[in-house]
Amino acid sequence: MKEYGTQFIRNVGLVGHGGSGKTSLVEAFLFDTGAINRMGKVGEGTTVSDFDDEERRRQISVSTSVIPVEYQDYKLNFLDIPGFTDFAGEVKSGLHVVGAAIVTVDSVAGVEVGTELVWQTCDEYKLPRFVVVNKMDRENANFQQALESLQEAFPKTKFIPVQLPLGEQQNFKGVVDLLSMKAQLGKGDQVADIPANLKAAADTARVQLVEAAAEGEDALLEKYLGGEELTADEVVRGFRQVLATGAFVPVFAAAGNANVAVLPLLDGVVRYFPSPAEAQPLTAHGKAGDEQLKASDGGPLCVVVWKTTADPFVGKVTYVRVFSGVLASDGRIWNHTKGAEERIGTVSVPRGKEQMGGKQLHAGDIGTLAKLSATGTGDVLGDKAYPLALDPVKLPAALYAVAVSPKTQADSAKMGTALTRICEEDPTLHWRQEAATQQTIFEGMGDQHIDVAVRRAESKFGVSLNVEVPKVPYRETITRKTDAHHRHKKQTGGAGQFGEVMMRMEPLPEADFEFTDELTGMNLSRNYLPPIEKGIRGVLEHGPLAGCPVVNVRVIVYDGKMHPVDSKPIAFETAGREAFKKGMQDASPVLLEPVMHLRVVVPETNQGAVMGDLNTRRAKISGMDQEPGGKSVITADVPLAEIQRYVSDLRSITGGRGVFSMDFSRYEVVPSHLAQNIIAAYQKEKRGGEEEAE
Ligand SMILES: Nc1nc2c(ncn2[C@@H]2O[C@H](COP(=O)(O)OP(=O)(O)OP(=O)(O)O)[C@@H](O)[C@H]2O)c(=O)[nH]1
Ligand SMILES: [Mg+2]
Repeated sequence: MKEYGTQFIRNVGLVGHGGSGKTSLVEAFLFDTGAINRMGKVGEGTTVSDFDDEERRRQISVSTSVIPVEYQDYKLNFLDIPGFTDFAGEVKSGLHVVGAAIVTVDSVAGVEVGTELVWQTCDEYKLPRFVVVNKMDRENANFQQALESLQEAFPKTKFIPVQLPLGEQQNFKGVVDLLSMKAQLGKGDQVADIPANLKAAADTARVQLVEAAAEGEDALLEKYLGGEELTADEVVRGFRQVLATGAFVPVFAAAGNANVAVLPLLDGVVRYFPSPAEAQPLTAHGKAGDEQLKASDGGPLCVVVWKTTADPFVGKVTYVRVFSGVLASDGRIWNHTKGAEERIGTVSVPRGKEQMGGKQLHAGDIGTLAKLSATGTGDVLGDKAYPLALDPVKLPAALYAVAVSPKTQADSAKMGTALTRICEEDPTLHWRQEAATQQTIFEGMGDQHIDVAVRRAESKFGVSLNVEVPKVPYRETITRKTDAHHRHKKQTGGAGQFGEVMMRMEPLPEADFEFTDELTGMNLSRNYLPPIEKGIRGVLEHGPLAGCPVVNVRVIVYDGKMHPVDSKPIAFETAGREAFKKGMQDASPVLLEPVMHLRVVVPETNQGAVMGDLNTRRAKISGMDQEPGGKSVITADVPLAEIQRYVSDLRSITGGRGVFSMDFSRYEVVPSHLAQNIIAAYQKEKRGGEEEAE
């Protein structure tokens, strides 16, 4: 691929509700610019962008791909970002490295949940953007209605059509371009006069466009108010200005899959979106404080890693955006984040799964590096003598956890490595060992997200995993003081055993466990205290109620008895253990469960339903506030056992409009009727296990 200078580059994120046609649209871009000679289909798994096995199988995008489109003298780097909410992390990391976004909206559905979610991220990053009312060829397609839904959903933004559709549904033939006041038919390359029946509507719509453009520059506004016509160049100039502020958003109409009105979108990108040099500068932390880095070849080298893929066959691929300076092939680069030097081979330009080798990347460009060893996502690479650091991209916290276990012995050996590699690839995935339940917990954004990752473990790393709902990490404790006593005596035949322990047990809220003594006199030698403690610690991991860790207990040994011959450490270990077990039973033991602090944001209209649902989950509601934009914020403390599948449940209650976050708050006593069930289930399982063992 040809080398492109900064002013000929545009970095554009394609975002929108799942299935609004982003991947198909990029496919049309490639086809119409001659990069491919056959248009692939998502449904057939043949698109350039959805090349991953999981994408082809599911027919949805699951990770961001980079699709550079060469158009006229420009290279338009499109990032095709998944729309399904489980992959929200991709939206955050992808939009972070672009200068503008195209938001696709389905012509039948109008604004959907996913549209609102990506809009928020575009706002957060202050990205200039367009909307494409896509799939205009669908039955029931309605441009006007989609436009109204936008205006209603985002009232602070002014939506300005820059085109009018020529026909709708099966009659969608092209668009009327309000800048040139010409019709553009087919994929957009056949120019004709505006049909008579659309002339009046086009005139009216053009006035709105020109007025918006005039607001971009004082001189233009004066000219316009003075009654003079603005030239096409002036309209573009003014419109670029108002777009940059995000106050105005142009609206296009297209049908990617049907390849209608596709090229005008590329014209729009070139015309209205900023080059990396014109986009907002990046704030980096340098030696002497914060610096604003403009995309310029002459600036300090600043290369940011925004994505990493690991594949046993291809190896590690590091996706970078050059924020400043020039990234040349074959040399060394300093990883500021890791404090390590990396060798770089050929700098490549990716297109879907393909890597096209090149010589160098200019400031602003996006490309890949192969086989870096220390470098991971989020790292900043550059010149050792010119240290730079960036604030990390804020990724959403995990919302859905499963317990995974290896299917076979062979899988067991490879499981940890595979999970680690998969989590490196996608920083919204995490795994850990839960000591209390002895399970391997694997967390992500939702069930699809986890499912994709589990299949990857199998296809890429050859590790097959079982997946189940994680056990709740319950704990056991006592609620009152008690006295416990046990005599262990085995004196029939052979060498005997004798040990007797007297101790007190009491609740200890401030710590997990404490072992002390109040021994006086000579009844029990202090030498036997360590074995007694050892015996007790042996049962702490699996308490007597439900086999959960025992916490918040203090043990005070105050007396005991010894036998001159038969007393030995092992005897006191047993005595200590048995006394502790008896004491646990006597001291009114209870189960404790983790309680999570939950924050749910939902549209006001769903508030009642969400509260009602929370009330069935033993939630203690602690707050209810209204947020601007018609949102309710509910905060509550809810036992973990009740919200292990809350992602899916909240989605179905709110039609996907509700979002939540949760973090661990504290342990609380499980209500006794529920505790009985948990204990009974454990005892039954234990008995089953014992019978099997017999
Ligand atoms: N009628 C019609 N169908 C389309 C059009 N574009 C895409 N589709 C269909 O809509 C479905 C989703 O298209 P994709 O291109 O995968 O949509 P996407 O936005 O990339 O989806 P995600 O990546 O999963 O968010 C596929 O079945 C496409 O064939 C279009 O212009 N017209
Ligand atoms: Mg897609």
